[in-house]
Amino acid sequence: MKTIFITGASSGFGEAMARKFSSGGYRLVLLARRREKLIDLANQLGGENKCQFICADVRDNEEVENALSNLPLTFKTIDVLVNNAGLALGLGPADEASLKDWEVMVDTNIKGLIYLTRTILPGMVRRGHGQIINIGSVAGSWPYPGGNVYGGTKAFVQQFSRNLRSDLSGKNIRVSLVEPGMSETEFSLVRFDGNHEKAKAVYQSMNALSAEDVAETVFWICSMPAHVNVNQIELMPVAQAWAPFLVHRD
Ligand code: NDP
Ligand code: 8X3
Repeated sequence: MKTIFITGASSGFGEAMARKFSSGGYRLVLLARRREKLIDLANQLGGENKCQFICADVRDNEEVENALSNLPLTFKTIDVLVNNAGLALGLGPADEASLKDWEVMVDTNIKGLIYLTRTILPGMVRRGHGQIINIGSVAGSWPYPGGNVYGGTKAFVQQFSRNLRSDLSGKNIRVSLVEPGMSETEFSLVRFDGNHEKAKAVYQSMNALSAEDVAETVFWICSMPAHVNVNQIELMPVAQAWAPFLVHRD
């Protein structure tokens, strides 16, 4: 039985992946900060023999390392790491945005992701087998007003994923980058600081991606034969596309 480690498993993509991989016969390690959500999900997915959870903040490397070393032996051999935990805070222009929000995005989306990778990757290399899937975003390739630091963090995830592939050449570790567009999860609720109306308006009168769409994609990547590396997938709802260049005229 393979073990998958999913960060950001208490809602959205992470929760949907936990359900998908559980029904696909994987052993799970789920990480997030909200304990009650993790307890509930772990109970639904078969309890401690099938699903362990870690209540931790990806920004705290020591906390994550300690929790990992306390996992039962059978859960320590991680076959797949999904670096999914992340967030956007605010949608304001760069000259008005909160520096604190920017720091939280950098610390979570970039530093949290590299901490988890640096902690789990050496074991994969030692075992000569493993797979890392990083959740980027269309915002990492395509600029939009207010995307500023959030898009910057996802551009980091894109290039880090490619560079990981280069470093891991010959080591039998697969690395994939999944870059979704608009998806209806708690993402916008977090971005707009708990404002339900603003969050709901983002997905109004359009058919956004669901968390399950993204979970299906990640599961498919893992189901490909062992010699196949899916480098990068960008997916959007049909209702979303690119805008023309912005031209300001006086
Ligand atoms: P959600 O807000 O539903 O889920 C985010 C998850 O990340 C939660 O489980 C949250 O758990 C966890 N998380 C956030 N901060 C931390 C932290 N410091 N430590 C540990 N866990 C943390 O959003 P999505 O499922 O949509 O987002 C998942 C990923 O997908 C993110 O990286 C996001 O940037 C990306 N993405 C989202 C898109 C969208 O439109 N929804 C599109 C493209 C990419 P908790 O609060 O319990 O810690
Ligand atoms: C989330 C997708 O388009 O809101 O990464 O930035 S978007």
